[in-house]
Amino acid sequence: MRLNRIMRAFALAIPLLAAVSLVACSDDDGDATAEPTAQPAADPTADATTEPTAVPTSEITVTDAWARATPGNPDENSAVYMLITNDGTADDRLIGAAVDDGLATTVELHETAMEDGQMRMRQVEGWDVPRDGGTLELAQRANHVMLIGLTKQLVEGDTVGLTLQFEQAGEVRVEAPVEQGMPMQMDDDGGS
Ligand SMILES: [Cu+2]
Repeated sequence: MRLNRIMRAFALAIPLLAAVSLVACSDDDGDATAEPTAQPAADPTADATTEPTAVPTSEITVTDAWARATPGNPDENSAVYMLITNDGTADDRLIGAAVDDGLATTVELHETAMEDGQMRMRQVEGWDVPRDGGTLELAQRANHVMLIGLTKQLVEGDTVGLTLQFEQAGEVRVEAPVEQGMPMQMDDDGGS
């Protein structure tokens, strides 16, 4: 009878506790207080699994990269455009770029802005790429990677190999296929 009553009292407890009480009841009826000792066991294991909190890192992905084709005159300029996404847990910043094989004499980060009613390009030190899915879009008539003084013509079918420099992620490789851009003067030599 007593065993039944106690078992009913533990009916809502977890199976482990039920097993403990069963053993306790077989020789003594005062062991209901044994119950709490089993409870804290669950918490330390839960802490152990979540404890290795990762150091915040940047996680850069580059999509839709392309470089603008050029007509073929010597010492031309071009630009590279892309979408940069940071899926990491740390804010990052694009601070530089370089092209492979001496394709351009100078590579700069440029912004485009209206100045005295004209679109002008201006060199900048970099752009932020915020964490948690933040993006940086490089596009025509806007921010772009400027290639100054090309050593060869860029034609459709070519690929421009590029190394971006990020404050957190370090170097990130980009292969940008050459495509026809909007016909416009502003983007290649408007401000140079
Ligand atoms: Cu430019």
